[in-house]
This record gives sequence, structure tokens and C-alpha cells, in this order.
Amino acid sequence: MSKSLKRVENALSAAGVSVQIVETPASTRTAAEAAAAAGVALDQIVKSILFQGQSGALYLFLTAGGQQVDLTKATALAGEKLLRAEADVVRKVTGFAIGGVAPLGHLSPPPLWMDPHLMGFDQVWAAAGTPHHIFAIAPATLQSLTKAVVAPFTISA
Ligand code: 5CA
Repeated sequence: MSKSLKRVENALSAAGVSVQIVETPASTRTAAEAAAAAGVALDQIVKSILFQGQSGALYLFLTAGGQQVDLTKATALAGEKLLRAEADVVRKVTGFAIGGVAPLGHLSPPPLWMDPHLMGFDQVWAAAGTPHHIFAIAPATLQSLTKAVVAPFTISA
């Protein structure tokens, strides 16, 4: 089993949350692919999008699949100017490759925020560390596990 997948599994079980990680035959590298694989609405997919501040710190924005991060709003939340994190930085700091970045189980857990668009669903689906593994979780459970701050940061949120 991949180390990335194992880290997500361990993080979930350490938190005492019983969650089934599903291996998908088709790619779940993008939110659209993950929505098709899970048979759910695009906004039920949790995109784990990383930005990097001028200080070098990373910030994670858990974003509903159909939404876009508004850089101005994200910058205001982080408190410093942000740029999209480069793929190699994401890999090094989180331990996950782009397309499989999970909302938890990071090598160095970043401060994180959660899109209110995710909160209205019974369940949302997130990447489990690889582009072929996803899991379903109640958004309130994901929020309490990650200690994400729920705040609007998407375009015309
Ligand atoms: N497994 C799916 C659904 S959970 C997934 O990980 N989706 S995602 O949206 O969270 O991850 C893909 C995101 O990675 C894209 O939205 C984009 O924001 C970002 N990304 C894609 N390519 C790059 C790249 N070269 N450098 C930095 N970020 C990238």
C-alpha cells in the first residue's frame, strides 16, 4: 500500500472515525473525475488546494469541487500574500502528489479553511492520498477532525 494512502488511513483511525477508503478503477485526479467515480455532485468533492505565502508557509483551502478560490479572500484569511504552491513544494511539505492531496494526514499539517459550500451535504468525498483513492465523510466530521475554519473564500461566495 502507498505510504500516502497509509498516512490518511492512520490519521482517520487515530481520530476514531470509521471511514471506508474506496479504491477506484478510474482516475480521481481531478474533482470532475472524482465526482464521476463517486456518482455525486461536483460540489460534493473536496478539493485540497494549497497556497504558499511570501513567508514560505503553506495554507490549505478545502474547496467544493465546482468552486474557485478567490485569491483576495484567501489572502485576507491567511494574512499574507499568497501564490499557488508549486507541485514540488506540495509534495515535499504534505507528502502528497497533486491529484491525490488529502485534507488530512499531511507530513506538516498546514493552517486550513473550509468552503461553506461543502457544509450543506450529508457527505462529501475527498482524496485519500492518491489519484485512485477517495473517501466519504460528513462535512462536520471533516471540519472537526481537521480543525478547519469554515469561512467564505470562493469567487462570489
Ligand atoms: N483527487 C482530486 C479530487 S479530491 C483532487 O485532488 N482534486 S484537487 O482539485 O484537490 O487537486 C487538483 C488541484 O491541484 C487543482 O485544482 C489545482 O489547483 C492543483 N494543481 C494542479 N496542477 C498543479 C500544479 N502543477 N501545481 C500546483 N497545483 C496544481
